[in-house]
Amino acid sequence: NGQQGNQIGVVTKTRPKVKKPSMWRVMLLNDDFTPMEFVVYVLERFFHKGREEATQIMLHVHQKGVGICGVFPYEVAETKVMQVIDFARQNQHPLQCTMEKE
Ligand code: TYC
Repeated sequence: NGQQGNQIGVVTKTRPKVKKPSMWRVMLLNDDFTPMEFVVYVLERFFHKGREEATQIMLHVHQKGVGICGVFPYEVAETKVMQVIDFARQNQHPLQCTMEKE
């Protein structure tokens, strides 16, 4: 600037605000009927846990009533919740899965 009005050129630059996606905890809920082995399998299949960690998480849920399977962006979390509930229903287990904002 400064060609026309001899103004002082002030260089500004806006930087696009990039928002981090908020993350969501996916939780399993305890019940009295779903077999422990089924819950361990769910954690292996849908949350990519090894047998050892899957067993720890399952026992935590069994004892405390609720436990975290993983933390994901909204749409991933939503898909996991649906997949777990569908898979449990297909196998006639009442296992419940929910999500909450981190
Ligand atoms: N409480 C169940 C039982 O004794 C096991 C279980 C664990 C069920 C975790 C659900 O999310 C769950 N068979």
